[in-house]
Amino acid sequence: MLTNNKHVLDWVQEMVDLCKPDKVEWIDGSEEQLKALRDEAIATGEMIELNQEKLPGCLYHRTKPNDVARVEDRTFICSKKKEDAGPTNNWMDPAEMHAMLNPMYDGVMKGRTMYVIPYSMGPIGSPLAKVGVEVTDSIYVVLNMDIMTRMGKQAFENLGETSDDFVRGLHSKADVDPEKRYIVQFPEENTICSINSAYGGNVLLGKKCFALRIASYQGKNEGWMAEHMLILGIENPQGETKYICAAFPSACGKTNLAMLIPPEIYKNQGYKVWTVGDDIAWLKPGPDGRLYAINPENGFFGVAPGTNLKSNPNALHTTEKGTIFTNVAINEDNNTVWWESLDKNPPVHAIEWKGEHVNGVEYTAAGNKLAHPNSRFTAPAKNCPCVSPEFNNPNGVPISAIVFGGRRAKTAPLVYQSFDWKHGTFVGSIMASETTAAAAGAVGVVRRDPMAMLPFCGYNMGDYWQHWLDMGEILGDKAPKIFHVNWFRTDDNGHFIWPGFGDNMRVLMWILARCAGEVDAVKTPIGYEPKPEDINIEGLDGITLDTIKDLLSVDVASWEDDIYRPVTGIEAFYAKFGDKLPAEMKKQLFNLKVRLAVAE
Ligand code: GTP
Ligand code: SPV
Ligand code: MN
Repeated sequence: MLTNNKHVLDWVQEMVDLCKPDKVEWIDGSEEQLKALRDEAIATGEMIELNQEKLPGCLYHRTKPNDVARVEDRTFICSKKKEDAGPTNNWMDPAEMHAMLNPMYDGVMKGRTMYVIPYSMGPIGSPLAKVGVEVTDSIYVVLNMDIMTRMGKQAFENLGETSDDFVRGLHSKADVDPEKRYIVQFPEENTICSINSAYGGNVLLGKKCFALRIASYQGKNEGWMAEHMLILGIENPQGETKYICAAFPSACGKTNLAMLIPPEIYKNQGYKVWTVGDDIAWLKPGPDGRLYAINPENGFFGVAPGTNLKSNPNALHTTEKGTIFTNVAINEDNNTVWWESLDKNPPVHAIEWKGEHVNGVEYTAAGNKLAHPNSRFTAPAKNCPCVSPEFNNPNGVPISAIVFGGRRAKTAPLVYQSFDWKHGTFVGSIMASETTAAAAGAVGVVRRDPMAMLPFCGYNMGDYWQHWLDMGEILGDKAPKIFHVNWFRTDDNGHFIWPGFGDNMRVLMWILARCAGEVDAVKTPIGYEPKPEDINIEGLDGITLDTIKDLLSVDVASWEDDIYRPVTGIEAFYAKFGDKLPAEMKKQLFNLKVRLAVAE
């Protein structure tokens, strides 16, 4: 046992009594202990050791084909009152949920070991950090939590001997039965229960379950915010760094933006980009009244397909050691990994993600994918060539701009700025994006995804918007400026018009210039847009001023369709919230309608 904290000891004992493991192992985080666990997982086949010369310390893991993504339809927010979960969350009465889950956990770990994982979300000793304890029957979970969090006995130092302010997480892979899979948050009990899955987002309980669903609820009550945002710093040639947070839905480009390589024109001038976080930000006003952000995580659980030396070399280099790969393909010739668009040469001797030995060239030529579209790497942040020197700063970094964005083939322009914080909150609330492989279900369907938090907000989204408005009041004129971007507009042939990736910095530079009051803008019905010539296109092949004009065009009819369209339109979406919709949001929608009508 690593602590004398009675609340922890009592709760762990309760979990042991319920799950009845053969053995209980407390995870202190020592290298010795982790090595023994790695060896055991390799011996049982749970993990595969990759080529230790080319990929030192790297392991491979395959999940069941029915267990490859988050399961939003089986994810619940169990607050006492249904209206506190709101219309966008599945809800069940907490007592009923416990009554349903307890028999499923009863004896579930017979013949297994229960691992007790203490961890800190946020740098140890940070005033913004929070402690969690996850019990699990999965070594894969332990090894991933080691990369993704500050795991081990030092996490208990933060908690102390008497506090019961820790998030309790119970996970069992059970039989990995999709019909009995549940991912359940009890915000009022500081508790998470996950069963019958072994996939990242469902089982690394520090991540989406705690750092977003539980933490968003805590943030509302404690005056801070937990958001699905990357955090990056742009350092200018004078050595000053400005920080930006950006919220994009799952698999919509956060990791890529957070690690971007500046285009030549900026690199040559001496600009640098630093990664503070790629998925989650905890934000709180600092002593100077500005909004500060920490990344509660310690690693990256990133989408593998699409990552290559051109699109995201920093991510690729981050995965060269100490990384766990899940559901990618194996190159049997040298026991390394491969995924779609890593390069143009799928291995001839390949093991595809489900475990079949195939000829990778023929297999992919026939239209099959060797790696699952949601295959992922779990890589330590310290491996990242552009990890920010402020990564472990307990006070976080001051945020100049907040950026919202999604995948929109039409409608949303390349970039626009909100008129003010309230309008910015509205802009976040009306976000929409095409669904991706990060969650089970259809891909490519446009749905509303406010602040990229639809699957992650642990309470009523109407109250969440009110919390955003309240934070704006507290921050006043020190509030970050709020923007919206879209890298995914397509031409008539369905091709992306904007080159994206590193070139997204060109848009971020306009955003920072706006924050510094250095550049004018054009007022449109939806917000402020750049003058086309203010987006720097120097050195970009095939992009002209006309392309930028096209990317910035606001089609009134398609915006009106986005508002009035039945079911998926903004108005229909807002209607679901009834009295919980803040009056300010109603007013903002009305104002947008008027501005569009006048523009027609
Ligand atoms: P989660 O980890 O699921 O929260 O995702 P994320 O937002 O970090 O997404 P990520 O950066 O991993 O990007 C996912 C996919 O979007 C990858 O296939 C990328 O290749 C693609 N992508 C990222 N940035 C861009 C871009 O600027 N343009 C285009 N066209 N595609 C992009
Ligand atoms: C996402 O789906 O937004 C992710 C991956 O970042 S997971 O941890 O599975 O949620
Ligand atoms: Mn994410």
